[in-house]
Amino acid sequence: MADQAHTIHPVPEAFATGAHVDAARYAEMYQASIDDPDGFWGEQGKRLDWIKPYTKVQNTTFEFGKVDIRWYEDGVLNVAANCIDRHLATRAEQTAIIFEPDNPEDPAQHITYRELHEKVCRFANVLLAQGVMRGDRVVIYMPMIPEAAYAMLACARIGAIHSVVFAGFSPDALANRINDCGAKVVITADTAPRGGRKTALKSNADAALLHCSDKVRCLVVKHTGDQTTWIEGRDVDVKAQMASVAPDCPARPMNAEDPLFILYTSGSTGRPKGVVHSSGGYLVFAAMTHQYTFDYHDGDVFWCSADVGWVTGHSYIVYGPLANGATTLMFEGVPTYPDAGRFWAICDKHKVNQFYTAPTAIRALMGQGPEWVDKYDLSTLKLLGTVGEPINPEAWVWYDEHVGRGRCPIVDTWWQTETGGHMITPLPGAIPTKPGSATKPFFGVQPVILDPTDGHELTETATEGVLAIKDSWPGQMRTVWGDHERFQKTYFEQYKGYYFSGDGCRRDADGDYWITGRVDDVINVSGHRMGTAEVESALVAHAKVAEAAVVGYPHPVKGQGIYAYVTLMNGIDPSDSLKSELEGWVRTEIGPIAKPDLIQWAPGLPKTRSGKIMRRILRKIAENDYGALGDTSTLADPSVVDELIENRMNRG
Ligand code: 6R9
Repeated sequence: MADQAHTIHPVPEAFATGAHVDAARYAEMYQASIDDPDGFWGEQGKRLDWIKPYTKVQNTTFEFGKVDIRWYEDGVLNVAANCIDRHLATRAEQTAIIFEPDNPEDPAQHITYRELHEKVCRFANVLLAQGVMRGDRVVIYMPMIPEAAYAMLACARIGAIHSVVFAGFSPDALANRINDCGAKVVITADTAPRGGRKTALKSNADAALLHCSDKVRCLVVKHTGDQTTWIEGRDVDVKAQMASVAPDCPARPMNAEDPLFILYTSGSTGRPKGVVHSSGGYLVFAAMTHQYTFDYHDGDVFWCSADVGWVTGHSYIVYGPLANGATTLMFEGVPTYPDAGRFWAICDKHKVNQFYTAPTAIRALMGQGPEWVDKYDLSTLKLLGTVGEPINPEAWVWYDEHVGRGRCPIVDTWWQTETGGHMITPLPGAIPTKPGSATKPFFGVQPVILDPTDGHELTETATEGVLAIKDSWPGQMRTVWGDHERFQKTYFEQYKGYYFSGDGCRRDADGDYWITGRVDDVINVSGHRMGTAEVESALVAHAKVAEAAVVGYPHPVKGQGIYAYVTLMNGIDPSDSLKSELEGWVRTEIGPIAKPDLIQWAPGLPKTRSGKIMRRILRKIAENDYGALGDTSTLADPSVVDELIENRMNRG
């Protein structure tokens, strides 16, 4: 497989000719973005409509203790007006959103920019009627339906800050987020069909709201029409209200630095943190990366298969595409329903031009055999993209051959919730690709590789270490909601003067970057970030569990699986039924994505004398790699390791 990774795929000539950016232009623009960031980003900021133009461009410092990130700080704009209103003069009748429902028998919807404008204005008026004001927080807990985008844009229109919570999260996880950001309103739907099954979103919201202030209102989109409980005075029927409010709502002038949204993401310690993104810088960066990375041209149909509950859905289903006046596709369902050809059936049906998905989906579909993709007409596809985790060369090559039919450049985009948009990615008309490499930095991004032991910058071209970024870019997160201290500590303390990504990275002799995965206690399950600490604290919250340690291990489809070592309370006997009970427990505490793939009973955990769990050893055991356990002499009781290995081997 190593040779696959070493194969260089040149830029297809025809592609380079028509692309926004070819190799020469990339080199020239990249250099300009580093030599004169104010000039470069000052120019790029003009891709938006400003109510009051900015006079300052960059004002940022990464100095620990004083970290402060501002872009376009005296500019005034409205994000929703940039994503909708300004397109009305030229493309009112163009489709803004294509909605493909879970059930392929149900009709797709095509929502034009004119219709989007009216829906968003009405939705905004419903929020205003509920007393939502500028700066208030609104939690959105929704299926992948157009109303989720209306809700986000309605918040942006009136200056409320949205926080989308992935619909797969449990009531407890939802309640924690509502409380952390002090939301005034939660927007949800009755039920959410996915893969032919339904999630009871409204009843999850009901359960969450039991743990929240009784002032929080619940706005319900009646999507399926399924029966739900209804609390008079608290619950609001969004569609009914939308029909009765005015069809127009002025877009509120907002400062470039006013928060647009909060998105919770897992870290290595503590509870998920609320990543805060700005209005101006974020939108410039989302729009620009959408245009250049995907080489988006007017009239193209763009499909990002992520969920709006993740940052990928924010930047590349909603904000980036709509800021560019694009046609963006929203899919309610899953890749394997009603069969493993669904993605390709949708590409064929809606004549998709750019398709963006996660390696885990590619691996899962690859496992179903090529016949599911080969039978569809995919001739409209021009470009493919991946995001979320390193892509293994086998999956890359399969994607290239069976989906791209050898014609489409593949952009492997490395970025994070924190970065707002693409950071390291090939530009398809400019940069040759290698299976598994995210290749080169986007404009204005200065990646550096640091020595993890002393933090010094490794300047040789071919090198390996941890990935950090040297200077700010407009899409960078501004703070952790309510905890600027935590923001500084998480990203700027360990390696002074840099933004630390938490990822390991190798740079090859051509200067191409290869992300090697997280170097902290974050695991990446199917492209979703999960803090080991979160799963551990859910496990130890169970009455029968004394201690738990969670690590990632290689999983053929998910990339990484969740491996939990569990020590039971005295007198509790291990059993298969207790395993299922614990799995179910974690599902309810956090959500299905956090359910351990493997639980191993551990009579004891390997700890240092100061009581720190040695995860390095647990990782090796989970990987079935007993030869290289490293130094175990600092363990308080080295014999627990032998016991764990024995148990692991016995289960095969
Ligand atoms: C956008 C998104 C971020 C983490 C990141 C890294 C991993 C994302 C990747 C990738 C290798 C890529 N990651 N894209 N690793 N190659 N192309 O996924 O945001 O959910 O915050 O995850 O995902 O480990 O640090 P987020």
